[in-house]
Order: sequence, then structure tokens, then C-alpha cells
Amino acid sequence: MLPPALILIRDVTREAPVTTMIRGLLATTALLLAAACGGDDSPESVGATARATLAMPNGHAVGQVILTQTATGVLISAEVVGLTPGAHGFHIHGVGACSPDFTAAGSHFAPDGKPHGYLAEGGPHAGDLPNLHAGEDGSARAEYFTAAVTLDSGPDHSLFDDDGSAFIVHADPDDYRDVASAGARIACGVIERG
Ligand SMILES: [Cu+2]
Repeated sequence: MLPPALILIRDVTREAPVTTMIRGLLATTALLLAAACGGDDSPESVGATARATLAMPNGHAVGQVILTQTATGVLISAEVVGLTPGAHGFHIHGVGACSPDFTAAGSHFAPDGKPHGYLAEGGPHAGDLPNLHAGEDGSARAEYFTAAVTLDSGPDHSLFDDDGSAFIVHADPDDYRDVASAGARIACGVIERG
């Protein structure tokens, strides 16, 4: 039997992105659970990477996102330049397309039908991520970890489902409640393997 505390921690990793600060704890928990459960739900693509080049509506590239599949989720590393200083909504959207305009990326990636926002009851969307914060020079660099998506093909929460997925950077901060709070789509990048 597993101690109840471990089951609780594992449930949290299924629901929401977590900070890199507790990645070590989660990895340790996952190893314990894998040992206890036989490890039968480990992703097939551990170590696989994917990336997205973020571009503005005029096609000018302003950033790069790199995704790495781990045993317990996906590590996301983003670098963006040319932003207005401050917070910007940053999400995975449900369609891997940025043309003819960024509405092609669809709404937030949300295969489980949960509502948008970390602060919303029953949320967040699988594609919700914490805001990207740009400094005075307009550059932003962030790392995220989420167990809500996978690079494996097949599962419901795969970023490589039939229509793919894309990153969108928004003009305004996400208030983590209102799906419209982040405003206009200012950069977009289709997620591709590699
Ligand atoms: Cu968005």
C-alpha cells in the first residue's frame, strides 16, 4: 500500500503545471510510484524533444520554445524578445497553425474540457501556463514543467494529436480566471518534433 501523502502529490502533478523548484520532489515521488506500480504508465517518449519558433504576425521571429518529455511530464523552456515590458499570457493552443492569422491556433489546448485558469473552479486548461514576464529590454526567459500534456502520440493530452498544437504569446497578462484577459495574440509558433 502507498502512503496517502504520495497519492495526493501525484494527483497534483496530474492537474497543474508545477515549478521547477519542486521537480526534484516530484521526480522522487514518481520513482517511488513507478516502483510500487510497476511503472506501467511511463511515457514512451522520455527524452524526446519538440520545439516551436515564435513569430510575430509579420513573420518576424521573436523567440524559441523547447519542450522535453520527462518521465513525469513535459519541461518547457521559452526565450522571447521584442515584447513590451511586463506580464504576457502564454498558452498552448489546440491547433498547430499560425496562418492565415493567429486565430488559426484555435482556443487553449483543453482535451479534458476543464475551464480556463489556475484560479477558476475546476481549472485549468491543460494548455494553461503561468505568465511570461518581459524585462525592461523586452526579453523574457522562462521554464515551466507540466504533467498536463505529453509528447507521446496517442493519449488524449498529446500535443501531437490530429491537429497539432501551438504556443501563443498574448499582449496582456492572463488573470488566471478570464479566458479573454490576456488580450491580442502577438506571437505564435507551431509545435514540431525535433
Ligand atoms: Cu492563449
